[in-house]
Amino acid sequence: NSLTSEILKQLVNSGNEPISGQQIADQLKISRTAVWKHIKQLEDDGYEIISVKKKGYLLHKRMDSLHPAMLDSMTSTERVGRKIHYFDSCPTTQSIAHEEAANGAVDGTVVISEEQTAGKGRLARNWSSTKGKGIWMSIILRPDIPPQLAPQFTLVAAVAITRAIADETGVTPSIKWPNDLLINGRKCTGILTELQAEADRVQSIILGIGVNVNQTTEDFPDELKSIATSLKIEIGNDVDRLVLTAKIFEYIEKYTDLYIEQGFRPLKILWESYSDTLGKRIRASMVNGEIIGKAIGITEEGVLQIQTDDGKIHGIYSADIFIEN
Ligand code: BTX
Repeated sequence: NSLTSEILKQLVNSGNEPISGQQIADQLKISRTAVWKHIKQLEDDGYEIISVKKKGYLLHKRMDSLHPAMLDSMTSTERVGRKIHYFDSCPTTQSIAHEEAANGAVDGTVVISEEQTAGKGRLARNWSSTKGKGIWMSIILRPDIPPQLAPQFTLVAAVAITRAIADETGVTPSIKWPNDLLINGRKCTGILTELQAEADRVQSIILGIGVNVNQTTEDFPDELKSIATSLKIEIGNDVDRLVLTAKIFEYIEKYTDLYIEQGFRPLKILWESYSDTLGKRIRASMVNGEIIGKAIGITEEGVLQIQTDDGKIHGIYSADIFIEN
């Protein structure tokens, strides 16, 4: 409950200094016995807490979870991740975020879950979300923009997550338009951008982000084994999900700020530098057919441009992209 996470927060913030039971009790206006019960609860949850004689409690080892109290202590953002709704398991963080957004959640609110039982991709596809192995979250953003510019946020998010992964692992994914991050040709991250909007104004963007972090090949269902990868599979060791999540918050905030100040242009340049789609001959498969040609660029709106063999240029708003040889 919230007192337990308040105590966890205090333990985290006091770092290597033990914090006395009396101090915690005074601050939270509860008895020392109550403090002790919450400490027991944290230990049952998997946190290792040392009792230092005459000094108090010390957080020795944190659990591998994305607990908001832990995330809070690692994040220096102003908006993104300041308010977090955390679940051990849920069907999909997207629907919870939609509800929160409709109920007035503030800009930067995050819904995060250790596991999704019905994680979703685009076009009603599934998103495999193994418990405790990835980052499954939805970020609510409230930029003051017209709805037709919202797809740009998929590209802004793609750049932000690419930078965060590169910082944390030393491996830079490449971006496959519009919403996949690939390492060695396999998908390590998917982004799903959804909207609540009026005719001329966005009310909220629900940015769904799924990052495969510590799965092994066995964690993926058979049909994904050849197309999906995780950061752990690629770099050979576990990656700290807390640190990576905090980094993603920071970069999403930084790049949405940049977007608001300077527009899409600087982000388009970054996006292009990470793209593995541009310059290649591709097949774009859409709901109503397909187009084969060379991917020559993205527009200021984030629309992919394909030039077919007859020289015509086509704007693609949404499609699955396959590289042709
Ligand atoms: P997408 O439609 O581009 O990709 C979905 C496809 O990717 C699936 O059909 C499958 O082939 C493959 N796939 C499924 N799971 C995985 C996985 N874990 N790793 C790699 N490939 C996979 C991409 O849609 C958008 C995904 C967004 C996921 C986030 S998680 C938090 C939020 N909540 C939620 O339900 N969705 C978003």
